[in-house]
Amino acid sequence: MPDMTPAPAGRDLDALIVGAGFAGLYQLLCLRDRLGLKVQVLEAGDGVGGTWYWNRYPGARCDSESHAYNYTFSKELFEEWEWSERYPDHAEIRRYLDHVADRFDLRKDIRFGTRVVGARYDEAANRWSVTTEAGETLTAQFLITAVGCLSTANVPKFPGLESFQGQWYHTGQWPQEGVDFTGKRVGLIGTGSTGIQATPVIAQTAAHLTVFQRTANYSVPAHNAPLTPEFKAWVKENHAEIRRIMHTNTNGQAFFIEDRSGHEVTPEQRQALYEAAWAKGGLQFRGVFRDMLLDKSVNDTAAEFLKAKIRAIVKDPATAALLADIDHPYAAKRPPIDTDYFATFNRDNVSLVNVRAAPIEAITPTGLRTKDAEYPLDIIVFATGYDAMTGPLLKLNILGRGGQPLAKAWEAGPRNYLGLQVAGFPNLFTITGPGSPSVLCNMPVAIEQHAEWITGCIAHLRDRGLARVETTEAAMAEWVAKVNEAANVTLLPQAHHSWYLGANVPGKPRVFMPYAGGMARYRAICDAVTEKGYEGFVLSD
Ligand code: N01
Repeated sequence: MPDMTPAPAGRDLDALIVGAGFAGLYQLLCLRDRLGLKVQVLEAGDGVGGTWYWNRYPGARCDSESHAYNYTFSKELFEEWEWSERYPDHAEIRRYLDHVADRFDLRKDIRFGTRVVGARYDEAANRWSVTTEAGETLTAQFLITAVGCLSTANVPKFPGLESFQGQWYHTGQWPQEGVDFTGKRVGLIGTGSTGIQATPVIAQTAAHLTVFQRTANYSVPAHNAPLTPEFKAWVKENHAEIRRIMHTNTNGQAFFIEDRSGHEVTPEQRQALYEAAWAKGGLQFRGVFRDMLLDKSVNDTAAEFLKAKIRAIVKDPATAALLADIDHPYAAKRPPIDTDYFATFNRDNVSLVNVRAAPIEAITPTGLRTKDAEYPLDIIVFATGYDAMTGPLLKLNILGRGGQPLAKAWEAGPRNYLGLQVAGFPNLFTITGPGSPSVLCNMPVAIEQHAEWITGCIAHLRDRGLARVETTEAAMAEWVAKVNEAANVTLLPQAHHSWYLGANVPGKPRVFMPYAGGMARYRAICDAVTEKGYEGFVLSD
């Protein structure tokens, strides 16, 4: 009689994956179905979706176009799924990921409602021990973080928040049942992509919406719309071509940056190109010139075009001036796209407050106080972003060789090799970690590449009877220099308050975190590393 007693969870696992969003789901599929490993995914939420599980704020919608916001590894999956709109909203993205989880039978290897609070590498056993909030410990040879880059909410530590008698919410931890703004005085803090998406929707039902702006921001209309049957059919027929474009360009989107310099055209031609890009809408605006993010004089022309649009849309000159008073190059911070953001300030029930001139001093029991004035509020919405990229990893309390905390290794900012591995942390892989293109790329493309590279690396070890892979200090030093070099040839570091630099979180080391050399180049670098027998890694038994 075979022993039918199920093994205690995690006893004989090959790999543990933290997170069941785009990254965790695909990594599970790769390791379990292609390599035949025993894999367990641990997910804090009660469903799949990762960042999209938590981001349900009004207006939450992807800025990548839907036909690019897919997995592309399976032609069948790509062809059978039909998006309804040009940009998918949060609920539709969850439906897509639910479909993926069901189609590939992934749920049976995912434990939901399981938050990881610690991970320790045991050198003698060459295994990772992972502790959950419930106090359980699971072990595995490989630990793979699939925790996303924007999953640790940044709620500014304003004095008095605990005394507030109304309700407050961070957009990245939105209640599943939604929030009813009807008849309420709402304050929204933050004018990044999230605040810009949420403002027009909240304004539709709130009695009054006050937007607290610290840094004015550019935005280009999304021009969202239902997809036509013709477009849906075109997408289904063009899986290979869409995938080819997404795999060969810099940003993983389904369009190319035009191979044209801003200096090649006359001012009239430039205006016409910008008008056409504005009319088309979306992230493609930054693709008008190849040197838009490299040459400040070219960027200035885009910046001026966009500021003029704000002044033309917003009727009150003082509000228009404040919204257009933007202090950084266009797209040096992640460029938002919107549906009626600037026009919303023409509504009688919406006002804008400059909290750079008069900073927020405290939350009071009845609202919010700036240096200048008191604002009575029923609801405060924090659209204040994330402790990006490093936050979700450090929250896991990872201890490497000799009990060294990752937090200590990254005291002065993240240091790793290819964004994938840290010396002193063998067999730990960080999907879309700092130092990889991640947030500068359409995320599903960056995720697929990482999950496949990790799978190839583990297969390589297994095929050779090896058990351990670890990068070196020297490889990390070289890679960190490359990440800095790549950022410094662009205008990206010129946005001094950008979360790309960690500048939005007080006390966080200022280091440009993502790899800005482009996804195609990064893919080629990773492929070359593989071809050279995992150059920069030590493989051992
Ligand atoms: O966060 P942000 P986000 N007092 O950090 C302000 C992705 N995303 O959630 O710029 C006053 O960009 C802060 O001001 P400042 C996308 O990658 C994707 O909007 O630091 N204000 C800023 O205005 C995006 O970039 C999509 O001066 C304070 C805002 O809060 C990323 O998520 C949709 C403050 C934060 O902006 C993050 O966007 C939405 C304070 N103490 C987002 N602290 C899709 O594609 C912060 N702020 C779906």
